[in-house]
Order: sequence, then C-alpha cells, then structure tokens
Amino acid sequence: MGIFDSLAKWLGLKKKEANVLVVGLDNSGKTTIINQLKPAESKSYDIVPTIGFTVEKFSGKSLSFTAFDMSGQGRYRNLWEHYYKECQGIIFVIDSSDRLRMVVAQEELEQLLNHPDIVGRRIPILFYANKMDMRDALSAVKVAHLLNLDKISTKPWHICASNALTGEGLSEGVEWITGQLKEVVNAK
Ligand code: G3D
Repeated sequence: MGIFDSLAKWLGLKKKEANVLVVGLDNSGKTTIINQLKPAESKSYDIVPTIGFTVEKFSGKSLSFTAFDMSGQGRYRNLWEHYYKECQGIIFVIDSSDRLRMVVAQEELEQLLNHPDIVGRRIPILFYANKMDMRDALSAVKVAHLLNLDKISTKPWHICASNALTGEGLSEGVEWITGQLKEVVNAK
C-alpha cells in the first residue's frame, strides 16, 4: 500500500473518490513524486503525444491523480485546463533549485488561480518546494515568498520542502491535503 493510500484509508476517505491534479513546470519532479505516492497495485499509464503534453494518471482506492506539465505552450493550454473543472485538490510542484524559472512558476500559478474553473472554488493547494537536497535550493519560506503565497486568501494552502528522490517531506504534505480533501469530499 502506498503512503497516500494508507493515509486515505486512515482518514476515512475510502469510499469516495477525489481527483487531485499534480501540476508544475517540466522537470520540477511531478513524475518522481507520483511514483513515490503511487500505491503498489495501482496501474499508471502515459498518454504521450500527438497533442504535445503528457498526462499521467493513476487511481488509488479513493484518490485519482492526474499530472501534467505546465510548459507554457499556449496552444495546449486549453487541453490541460479541461481538467480543472473536475479536480478537488491541487498539488503544485516547484523545483526549488531552479531560480531562473521561479518567475515562470509564479506566473503559471497566477494563471491557475485566476482561471474561471478555479477562481471561485475553495480548492486546497499543496505546494512541494521540491529538490530541497540540491545545494542551491531555496528554502520553502523563500519559495513561498517568491510565489506570493501569502496573497492566497480564498483557498487553503500548505507548502513543504521535499526530496522526491528519497521521499523526504512527501508524507507531511500528503497528510495535510488528505485532511483537506476529507472535508471537501465528505461535505458533498
Ligand atoms: P517532471 O515530471 O515534473 O517533468 P521528473 O519531473 O519527476 O521527471 O524529474 C525531473 C528530474 O529531476 C529527474 O532527473 C528526477 O530524478 C529529478 N528529481 C526529481 N525530484 C528530485 C529531488 O527532490 N531532488 C533531486 N536532486 N532531483 C530530483 P533526471 O536526471 O531523470 O532527468
């Protein structure tokens, strides 16, 4: 059983489905994080292609994850934005060592928050300040500052530093978002 699955079970999410989107720039660590969270028995598949962005999806017993790159290719944007309507939670992954593209991540986050399918909804957002093991990685506090997270007032959010290679920091975030999802899903 993967960590997400056992937590979901513990928190009583078992019988209900929640869709979680895992987003972030390419190379931020989304695939690595998903592989750490994935329950051993779940199946994952990649749809690569013809359309120019990658979607990875897997379902645990009670949670379904969809991940994609926000890689700035304007013409594919509406393809991934199509997933916004159905999601109950978002995991936004940042490469904390990629100082040059921090502003790009911030712009993508702003677009996400202002999207019509997201803006008025109280969707929990978990931020992973990933690659904290890298020598030049910024702290989670610094990443939060650069992304203007303190301006987010209408959605619950949480940031944790993570190392997706070892899994360090991942369960703290998972615990937080699972608790949030429990409230959302059980209120349905
Ligand atoms: P993506 O799915 O967001 O595009 P990936 O990102 O999960 O494919 O990760 C991109 C690269 O970063 C991979 O290296 C991966 O091993 C590495 N990576 C992911 N998370 C961490 C982390 O926490 N610390 C460090 N040091 N590296 C990480 P490769 O070499 O396979 O491209």
